[in-house]
Amino acid sequence: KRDSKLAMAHFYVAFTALLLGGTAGLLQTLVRSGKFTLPAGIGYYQLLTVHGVLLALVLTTFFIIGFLFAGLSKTSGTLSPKIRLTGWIGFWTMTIGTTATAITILLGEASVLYTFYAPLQAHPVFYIGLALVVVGSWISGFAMFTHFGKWKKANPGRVTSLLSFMAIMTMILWLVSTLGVAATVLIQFIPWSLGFVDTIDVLISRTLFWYFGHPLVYFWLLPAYMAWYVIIPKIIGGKIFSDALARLSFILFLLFSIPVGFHHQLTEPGIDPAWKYLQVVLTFLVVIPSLMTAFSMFASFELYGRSKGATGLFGWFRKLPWGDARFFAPFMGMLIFIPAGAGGIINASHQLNQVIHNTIWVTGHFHLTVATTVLLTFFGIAYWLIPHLTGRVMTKAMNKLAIVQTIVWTIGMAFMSTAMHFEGLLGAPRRSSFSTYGDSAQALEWIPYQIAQAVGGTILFIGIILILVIFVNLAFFAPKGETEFPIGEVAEEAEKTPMILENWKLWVGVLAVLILIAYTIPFVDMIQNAPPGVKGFKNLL
Ligand code: HAS
Repeated sequence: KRDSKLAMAHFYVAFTALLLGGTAGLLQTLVRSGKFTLPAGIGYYQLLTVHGVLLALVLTTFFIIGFLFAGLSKTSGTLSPKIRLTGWIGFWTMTIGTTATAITILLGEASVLYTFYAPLQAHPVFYIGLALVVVGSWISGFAMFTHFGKWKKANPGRVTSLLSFMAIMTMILWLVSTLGVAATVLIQFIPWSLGFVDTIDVLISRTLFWYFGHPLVYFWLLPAYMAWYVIIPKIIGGKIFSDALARLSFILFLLFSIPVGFHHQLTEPGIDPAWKYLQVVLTFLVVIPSLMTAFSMFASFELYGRSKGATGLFGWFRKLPWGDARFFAPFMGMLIFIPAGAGGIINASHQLNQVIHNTIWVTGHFHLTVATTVLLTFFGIAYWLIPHLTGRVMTKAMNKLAIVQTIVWTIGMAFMSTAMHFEGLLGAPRRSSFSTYGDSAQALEWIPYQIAQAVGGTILFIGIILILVIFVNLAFFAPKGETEFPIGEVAEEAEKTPMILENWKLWVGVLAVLILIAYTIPFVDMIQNAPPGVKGFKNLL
């Protein structure tokens, strides 16, 4: 029960962020349509910052940490009072940081968007708040590592639970990647915004940001994959196709998701093309674990369907539990991930990146990935996890509403993201206020797509209201009872999990080597070639 409270505290913040960030999103699509002006002197970039920070950073991080705590408590034993207390300290540090950051944005002192690229400058409290969010997450990570270590010590030579293994992998990925954002915030942005130094090395700050920014997207994705691999097989009544394959795919994510940040900087000067090429190759390697995941999900579905007597090539498809929102919402996420992932591959292809970079195509890409695949899966998790934690059961009526929510979300996103992709191909910029281009001749071509986005955004807002109704119901009003935390079993035919997959030192060691290879020389180049007068790392260190 006490562990439940800790997880729920994270979910309250996450769903509040969804309400506020989603409202900002609705207003944004309306403004971009050119038919609406923001009231009360609210700025377009201020609104965009609220939207990005609350949804991309706050909603995701709080939901994920809450889910990981719940998963670890379920599969590696109840948290000890000390570890739980550490978790609470982490939670409050993150919440104080979020509040500080949110206040600066709302006061109009930090309209720097969620990537806070220099030389845009925010109030120092914005950066200090972000640093607190990161530090808080490290404290929670420390609690998780200690808990997992205790289980391992008490069970020497035993294979760890798959869900716990994945939770720890996700947290290691987060820890290693946040070193980059912590470095740029602490060493560059805070001293600069406080006026201790008067210049900032833009290239280094962007490089450190993307060292963090790309693995960040896998920090969002991996908890969804945890649900796909471990929870979904149980919900459909089937088995996990292979424990070893699932672990291997998480290890590959750990190895290849970090040394690839340059694929966000392909158009930037100051980085030798050879290093960009290397990181693009590594980017294509990080696609492999997703393809493995797709294979594994199909295998789980097909095996289950056939065990129920399905025949023919796709007969198993009909046996899946389409009326169960715990399955349907994540399934729609999987389906959308097919075009979303294809878009990612286009982005990563150097020449094609020249066409889409900084256009609204990229916004379309990440609304399909994080805002659909990941978020629909998170909603699917909430449908059983929230009642499990609050000692309630989801009623049939709520399950129906959740199915409607999924359909509304998918339709809204289909309108919005498709329009964004097409408009991006016509060269429409992302992150630009309508007032900067609205009266240009070229903008006339874009307007119909922007109107489609406003329609999609409005439908999505209805989806937000529906999910919040369901969340409040499951947290406070649903009938009392017991809801299962569904953990799948591994199929009997699956091969035994080799212990090398549990060799943490080995994988973290390989990761360190890959990072050093991908970043050392480019970084030394950047320090040596800092523009004259710019107080880069050379002057600071
Ligand atoms: Fe990305 C930009 C490349 C995945 C998020 N990405 C972004 C940004 C965000 C983001 C937020 O290389 C914008 C950042 C900013 O503000 O500037 N992305 C990729 C690649 C992948 C990828 C190669 N991205 C994601 C995921 C995200 C995410 C996941 C969030 C969660 N992305 C890029 C690049 C850029 C970029 C460039 C920079 C662009 C620029 O120039 O600015 C890959 O990981 C994708 C691999 C995925 C697949 C799909 C596998 C399919 C599966 C589903 C199976 C379905 C089943 C059901 C089983 C290959 C697993 C089937 C049932 C049936 C009936 C059919």
